[in-house]
Amino acid sequence: EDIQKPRGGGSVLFKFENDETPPSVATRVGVSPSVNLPVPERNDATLQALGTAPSIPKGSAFSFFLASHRRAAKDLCDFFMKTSGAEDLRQVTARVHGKVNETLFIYAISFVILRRKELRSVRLPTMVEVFPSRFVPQEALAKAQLEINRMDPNQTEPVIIDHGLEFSGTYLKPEHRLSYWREDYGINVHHWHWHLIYPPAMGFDRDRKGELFYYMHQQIIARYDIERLCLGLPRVEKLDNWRIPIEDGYFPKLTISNSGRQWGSRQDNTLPKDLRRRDLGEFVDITDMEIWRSRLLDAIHQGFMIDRNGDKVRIRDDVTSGKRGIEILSEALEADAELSVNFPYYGDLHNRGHDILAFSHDPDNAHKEEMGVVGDLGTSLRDPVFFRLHKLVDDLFQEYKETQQPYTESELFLPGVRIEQAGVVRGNEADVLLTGWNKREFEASRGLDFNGKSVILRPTHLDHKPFEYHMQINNDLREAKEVTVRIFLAPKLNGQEKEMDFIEQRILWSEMDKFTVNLKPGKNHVARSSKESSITNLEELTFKDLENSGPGSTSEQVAFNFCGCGWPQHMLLPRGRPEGMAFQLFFMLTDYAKDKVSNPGGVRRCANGVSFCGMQDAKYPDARPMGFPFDRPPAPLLQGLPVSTTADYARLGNAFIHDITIRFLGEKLN
Ligand code: CUO
Repeated sequence: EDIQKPRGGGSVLFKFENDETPPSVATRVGVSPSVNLPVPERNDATLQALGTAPSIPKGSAFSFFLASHRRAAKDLCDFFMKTSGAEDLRQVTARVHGKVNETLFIYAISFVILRRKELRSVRLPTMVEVFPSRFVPQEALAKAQLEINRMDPNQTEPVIIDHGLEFSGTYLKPEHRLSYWREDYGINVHHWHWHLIYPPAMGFDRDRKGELFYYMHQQIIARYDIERLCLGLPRVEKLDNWRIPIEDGYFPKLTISNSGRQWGSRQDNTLPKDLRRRDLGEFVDITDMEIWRSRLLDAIHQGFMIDRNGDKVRIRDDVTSGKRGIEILSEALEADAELSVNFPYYGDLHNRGHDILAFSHDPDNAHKEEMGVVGDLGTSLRDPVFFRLHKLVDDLFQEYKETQQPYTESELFLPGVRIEQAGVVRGNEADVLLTGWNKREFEASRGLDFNGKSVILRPTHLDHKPFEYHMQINNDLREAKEVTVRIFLAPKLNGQEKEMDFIEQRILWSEMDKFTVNLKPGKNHVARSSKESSITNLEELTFKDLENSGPGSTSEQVAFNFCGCGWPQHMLLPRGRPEGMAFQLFFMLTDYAKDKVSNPGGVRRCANGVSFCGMQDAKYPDARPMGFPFDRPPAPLLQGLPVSTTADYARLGNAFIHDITIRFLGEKLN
C-alpha cells in the first residue's frame, strides 16, 4: 500500500502520527537507528542551540539535495558562524563534535571557514584523508585492519592500501570501463567543494551562481562524453523518461563517512518511483518532475518566466544590466528556493532528481536502506546515473541557449591582432600529448583509527605529461593591447569517425585555460604551462601539508590559495587512445577592456580553478557569458561566408584552430 504524500507542507512529521498508514510502516519509526527523530538531550545547551542539526542521525548519509538536510545544515552553519575567531571556532566545534552527523559536521566547518574573513588562515585537509571510506571499498579497509592486528607491534612500516583500476566493477558492463573517471578522488572532491561554495538556499547569493551551476556542470558532461568517445562508447543519454527502468545499476561498496554503514545500491533496471521517505520527511512525485520540466520548457520557448505575482520575467542573455536569462533559469532549475523566480511553480527539478535516484532502491524506506551515492555531493559523480540526470539538466540549458541570438561578427572579431601559429609542446615533441596512470598517496589513518598505526591509501588515477601552449601573435596596432586568451579542446571526429560540424562539436568544447596577456606592438610569443590552467586546482592539502605549514613557508602560501574547489590537474586531459586520437585546440583572443570586471580590493584568495569556481570575495572575473563563444549557436555568416564547422570561426584573425593527438600509454607515467 502506498504512503500518501502529505499536502500543505508545515509540520510534516507530526502529520504522520495521525495518518492511516499501515502499522508495519508506523512501528518502524524510532526503531531503526536511521530514523531517530530529533530528541535533543534536554539539559544539553549546545545541542539545543543547534536547531534541527541533530536530526540527521550520526553514521548515516547527509544529502544537500534534501530540503530537510539543508535546513539542518543551515542551523549548524548559523551556529558556527556566530563564533568570534579561529580559537572560538575550535572550541565550539570540539563541543559539537560527536553530537551531529559526521558529514554535516565537516560540511558546516568548511562552509564557515570559506565565509569568515578572520578564518582565512584555517584550512581543512583533503576529504580523502578525512573520510577515506568514501574513496576506498570497505573490504580494503577491513583487510588493512586485519593486517595491522596480525602485525608485529614493533613494526613501524605503514600498511599500504593500493586502490587500483578495478574500482567498483568488472568489465562486463560497458559503464564499468569509465569507473576510473567517475570514481576519481579529485573530481569528486572538486564537486563537493563547488557545491560548498555555491549552495542553494543558504542565505548566500554569489555573483553569477546560477550561470556557474550551468557552466561547471555542462563542462563535466562535455568531458565525460569526450572520455566515452575515447573508449568508443556512445554519449550519455538524458534521463527524460522517469517511467521506464534505469538500465545501469550501481554498487558503491563504500561506507558512509567512516561509520561502517553502507550506501544504498541500485540494481540494474530499477524503476524510479515516487519518493515516500517519511523517515526524512521527504516526498516527491514523478508527476511533479514531469510538470516542472514542462513548465521550464514553456518558459524557455516563450522567452519569459512567470514570477509569484503572475508577472512576466524575460529571459535573455544579451542584457546590459540585470541578471542574464541563464542565471534566472538556472536558479529555478537547480533549484534555489530563495532565489527561484517562482519556486512553487517551477519546482525543484534538479535537486529532486537527485533524491528520486538516490532512493530508487528503497523509495519508501521499506528496507531501511541508506541513500545511494548520487544523493551526496562528494560521491554523486561515481554513479553513471548522475550523468543521465545532469544531461537532462544540461539539455534544458542548451534548449534555452539555442533560443539566443548567435554572436555577431563584431562580438567575435577583434581587429588588429592575429594569431599566426598556435599549438602545444611537450619536451621536444610538438602536438602529441601523452596520458597514462599515476598514483598518489594519502594517509588513511588520520580519518580512521587503525590502532594508532599508519595506513597509506594509494589510489591509481589518470594523469598526463605536463605540456605548454605556444602562440605566435601579431599585434598590428600602434600600442600595446591587453587581450584575454581562451583555449578549448574537443575531439575532431565523432563516434562515426566523421568530422563534426559546429553544432555537434559546440557542446563538447572543454575549457582548458583562460588568461590575460598584454601584447606589445609587433610580434609576440606567448607560452603557458598546462599547470596554470584556469579550471584546475592545486594538489589537495594533506594533514602533513598543514602540519608543515609554518608562517612564511611555501606550504602556508599554498594553504592560503587552496580552497578545495577546482578540477583536478591530473584530469585536465581526456584519456585519448593507445593508437593516438585526433583532437582540436581552439584559441581565441578577445578584448580585455570589454571582458574585464572591476574587482576592488586587495589580494584575492582561492583564485585557483577560477573558471569553474569563481574567486573568494570577488566577482566572476570575465564579463562574457560563460563558455563564450561556444555557449550559443554558430553565427550564420562570418566575413560574408557561411559557418558550418568551428574552423570557420578561425577565419577571424583573432581565432585559431589546430589539430593535436592524445595518446594513451596505458602504463604508469614518470
Ligand atoms: Cu552538482 Cu547535481 O548539481 O550534482
